[in-house]
Amino acid sequence: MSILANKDTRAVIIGGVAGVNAAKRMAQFDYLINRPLTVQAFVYPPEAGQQKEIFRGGELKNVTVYSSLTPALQEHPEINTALIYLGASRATQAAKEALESPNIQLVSMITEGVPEKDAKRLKKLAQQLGKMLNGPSSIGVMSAGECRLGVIGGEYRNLKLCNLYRPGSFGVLTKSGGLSNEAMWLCAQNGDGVTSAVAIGGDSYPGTDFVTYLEMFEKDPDTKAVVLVGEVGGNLEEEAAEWLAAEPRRIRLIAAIGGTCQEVLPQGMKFGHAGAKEGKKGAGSARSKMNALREAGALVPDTFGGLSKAIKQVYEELLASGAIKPESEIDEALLPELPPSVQEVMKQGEVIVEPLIRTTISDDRGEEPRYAGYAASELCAKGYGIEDVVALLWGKKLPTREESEIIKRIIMISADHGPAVSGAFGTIIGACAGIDMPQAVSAGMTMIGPRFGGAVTNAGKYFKMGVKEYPNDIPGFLAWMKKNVGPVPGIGHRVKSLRNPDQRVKYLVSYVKNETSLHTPILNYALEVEKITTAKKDNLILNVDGTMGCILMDLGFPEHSLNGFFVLARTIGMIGHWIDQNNQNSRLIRLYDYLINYAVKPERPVPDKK
Ligand code: Q5B
Repeated sequence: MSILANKDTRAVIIGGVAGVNAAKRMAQFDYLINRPLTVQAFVYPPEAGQQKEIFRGGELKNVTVYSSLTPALQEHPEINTALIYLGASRATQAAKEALESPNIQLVSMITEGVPEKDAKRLKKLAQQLGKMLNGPSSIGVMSAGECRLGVIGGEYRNLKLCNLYRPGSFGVLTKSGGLSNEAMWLCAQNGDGVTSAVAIGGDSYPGTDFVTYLEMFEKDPDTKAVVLVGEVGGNLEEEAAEWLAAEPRRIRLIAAIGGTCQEVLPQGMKFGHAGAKEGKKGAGSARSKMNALREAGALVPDTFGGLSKAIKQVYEELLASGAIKPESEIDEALLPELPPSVQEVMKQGEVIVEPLIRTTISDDRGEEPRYAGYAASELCAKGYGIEDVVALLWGKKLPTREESEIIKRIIMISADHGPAVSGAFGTIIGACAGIDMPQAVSAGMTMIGPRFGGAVTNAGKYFKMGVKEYPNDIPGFLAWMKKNVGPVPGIGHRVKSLRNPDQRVKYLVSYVKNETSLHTPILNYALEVEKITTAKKDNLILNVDGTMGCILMDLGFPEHSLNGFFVLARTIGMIGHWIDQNNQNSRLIRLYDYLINYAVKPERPVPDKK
């Protein structure tokens, strides 16, 4: 048997990340002893509706997060235990609510720093309602072979080493979580292991005291002895001594008290636990607690180190008296191993996993992202700019200063072209319809295509082809394009023409040709094409897409990256338009009738259906 938690225990965890981590550890224990999942639900309003993935061995279970306790308990009437994993500011209210829930019989709180007045109120409430409140500051409860509440017991291997997969004969009571693990280990090494272990928490006012748990152990026929690890401060150990002395007890009590070192340290010094702060030589000191327990009949070693011997002695006496039958040990090899994660098995070199994707540009596995091998912060520190990051991530090489200046100008010059163009207009319509920024900007983005902004890649591609296939035959190139492609990408503009030149194009061409040493065979070729097309029609100029495509191709960027420059640059403009419309609280756009030519049939009667 056990106290507090058993095979029927089903828990709700109230809290976020720490609670989920505890649930994962609890599920490991469930797997070890082959019991159903202990944690049935989480309550954590910020993540309500989510499902947390909990592995019970290799089996994946989805545990729902609820916004509050009421729906969690409605959907899981089997829940009888609540574990509080919230910060001190919200833990008291959560514990109160849990205690007041009819089905919940036990509340265990890991929360540290619960105000003493709150702890006292919770304790009173639990007593009034006849419920158990363990903690605050408790690592949890372990009932060997039955149930684990919280992370008590430590890692999976330790659960096996402490024989926690099956009950023994020793109860364990501690304040400290760490010492509860230590005490369970000592019981396994020097005795036959534990029935239940309870860490009551190191606060001045724990929800439940040692005596209450001693009473419970006394009533549990499987518990033959209790190992109590107390500490300086408070009077819970003295109360335990009084309880032991009050009448003959069935269980043996072994006690170790930490804090005798306080005798040689300055008075008033506080130890790790909130409750471990009183006494030097008098009441509350480790020495007086040891004496009281000894006088009451407990076996009290002089130091913690003597605990092994004391446990062994009591175990052998219980064996000799026939109170305990020797445990037939389970072959540890028969206990289940936790299935290793893919990462672990890969580390051992025992499995080959075909990668799902391959990347050649960036790596975030170190302390910070590296772009083509260069740490982002180092690029900043050495004066590189966004244009260099673009070149690294799109072209995988660091541009020269001269090349960076060209890229920078390309992005600057194509960032926006007013509200009338398809992309900006799309975003503006979205913004006016109240659409959020990412969606409104992507409405504008969808306009980027063969006619608007998305001709950069094909301009670079076909002008490069022209250089190669028709170096001295532009009419031949144009004829081939007409036959095989259609309008030459990068040529033509709705409003710009020879008479109304596109200054962006003029500037870029002039900058690249006159202020840099870039070799520009593709741009030169496109300018020759422009001479022919504008002779036919004066708006068939080399447009901004075409100019960008040629220069970027001359810079050596991968062909399929080129449209990315327009997408990147114009995103800046589209975001600007979205912000602008929102700043103005713009109204929903509806086209005026006079902007639409209704080339429809006149109104007429609907014929009868045949
Ligand atoms: N014709 C851009 O056309 C536009 C011809 C051609 C041979 C050509 C057209 C085109 C290629 C795609 C391209 C990028 C659709 C443009 C940009 C960014 C922007 C936008 C902004 C910004 C304009 C009339 C006559 C027809 C056609 C012939 C036209 N283009 N012939 N090669 N490339 N270009 N797009 O004015 O004999 O009458 O039947 O598709 O490079 O998007 O500011 O607005 O920053 O936002 O509507 O600059 O040129 O003329 O299509 O009615 O054609 O010209 O065959 O001949 P239009 P269309 P015909 S830059």
